[in-house]
Amino acid sequence: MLDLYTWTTTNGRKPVIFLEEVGSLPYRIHPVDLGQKQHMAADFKALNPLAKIPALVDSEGPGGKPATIIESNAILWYLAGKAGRLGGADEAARLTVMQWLMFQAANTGPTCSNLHFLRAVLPERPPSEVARHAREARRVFEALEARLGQAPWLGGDYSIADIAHYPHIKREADNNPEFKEFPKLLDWVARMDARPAVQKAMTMKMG
Ligand SMILES: N[C@@H](CCC(=O)N[C@@H](CS)C(=O)NCC(=O)O)C(=O)O
Repeated sequence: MLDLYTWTTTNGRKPVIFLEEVGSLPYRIHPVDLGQKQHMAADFKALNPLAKIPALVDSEGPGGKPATIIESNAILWYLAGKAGRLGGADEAARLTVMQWLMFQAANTGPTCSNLHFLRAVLPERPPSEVARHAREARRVFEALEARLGQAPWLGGDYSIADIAHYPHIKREADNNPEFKEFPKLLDWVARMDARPAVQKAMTMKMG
């Protein structure tokens, strides 16, 4: 059994999208209400010492032993291996998927999160900081736009690289006026929006 400790946030929804896409791995959600600071509780920190969701516990991990996995993209990678789905069909494809998974963890996720925080959460919204992070986000969008000129999906075929990107990119598509300048990325968002598993995971109530 897979026990997913998560919440209704960008990173929190990623493993849920995957699990709904494959439909073959039974899982339970354990809501970790960030508003209630449940991620700071000792029992959650025992799963992730950084106190961030999501975390996954697999009662039948490698070697049949229980395993705890942290970091949303590592969770996606683990689950793709376990299901034998959406991680790339051969070595070359897996390498491509891994690059875009890393790209998300290193660039798309932090950049879009910083911009969102400055734009929507921080009350003072310092203009020079918002502009700096908007510039960085634009670089990410330009790179993704270029990638989508080479292949229909970030990993070549639809994969965990797309799932990893979707929640942060969707929030930008909905809130960032510059996003309309990236037609291939807009089309990718529309194709992701249309997937039933994505719709289910993105609206799933937790807690
Ligand atoms: N790199 C981590 C980031 C996880 C992350 O930032 N989680 C957020 C929610 S999306 C969180 O737990 N925030 C609570 C906090 O930072 O205190 C991952 O991809 O799993």
